[in-house]
Amino acid sequence: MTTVFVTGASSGFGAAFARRFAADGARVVACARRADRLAALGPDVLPLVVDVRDRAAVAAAIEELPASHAEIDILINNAGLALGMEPAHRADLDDWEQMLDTNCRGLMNCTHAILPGMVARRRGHVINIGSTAATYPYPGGNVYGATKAFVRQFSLNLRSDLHGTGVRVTCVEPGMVGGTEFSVVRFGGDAERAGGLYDGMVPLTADDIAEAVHWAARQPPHVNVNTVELMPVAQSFAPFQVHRQ
Ligand code: NDP
Ligand code: 8X3
Repeated sequence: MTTVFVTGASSGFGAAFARRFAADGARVVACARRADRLAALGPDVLPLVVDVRDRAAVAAAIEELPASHAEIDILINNAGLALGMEPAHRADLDDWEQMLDTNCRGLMNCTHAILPGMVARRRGHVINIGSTAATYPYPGGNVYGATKAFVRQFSLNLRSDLHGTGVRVTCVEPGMVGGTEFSVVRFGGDAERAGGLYDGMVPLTADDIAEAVHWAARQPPHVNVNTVELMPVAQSFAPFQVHRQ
């Protein structure tokens, strides 16, 4: 039976990943800070209340997993957030630090704790949730996009380091996904502003991302999906902006 460790499982993508893999018969360890949300995932999912930014707590929590869930086959590094959309010169430095600590350090902490076991067992799959913001800049994307560029490059570099170990690495990079708490968190709890982002268009859903992750995970063992980038049909690219005098 496959064991899947999902971070950020109390909401949005992470909850969809937990449900998707549990429905598939996997053992799921669901990690986040909000215990009540994790409990709502049901009895088939093992809740793990931990803040991924806390390096010692992450290491201890993984060390103390029950034997039934200790051999992790798939790590989904999903916990993350964007805070604010102000231009860099008006942004809050605390917001920048929290994004860096969660999206980069948190992902490092979980990967560092889980990877050695995968290598020792010569099997495993690290699936990192990046973003189109890693590749395509936009106003107000500043540190958030930069953290996701870290996720993308770290994923590719992991592949180099894991060469010959049998451990796979995938980075999944979605564009606009609605129905999660992402934009409400980004706009400091302003649900109206958050909802307005998706007015008149059909965004991706967390279940769409779960399908992409599940597809990458279910490839035969000789196949490594390096990167999956997906957007809603309603989202595409615009020309460079030009400032005229
Ligand atoms: P949500 O806000 O719905 O979910 C974020 C999850 O991360 C929550 O479960 C939250 O749980 C968890 N989390 C946040 N901080 C921590 C922490 N310090 N320790 C542990 N868990 C934490 O957002 P989404 O589901 O939309 O986003 C999931 C991921 O997908 C993020 O990495 C995001 O950057 C990325 N993404 C989102 C897109 C979108 O448009 N929605 C598009 C592309 C990428 P809790 O608060 O309980 O700790
Ligand atoms: C989330 C997608 O476009 O809001 O990563 O940055 S976007």
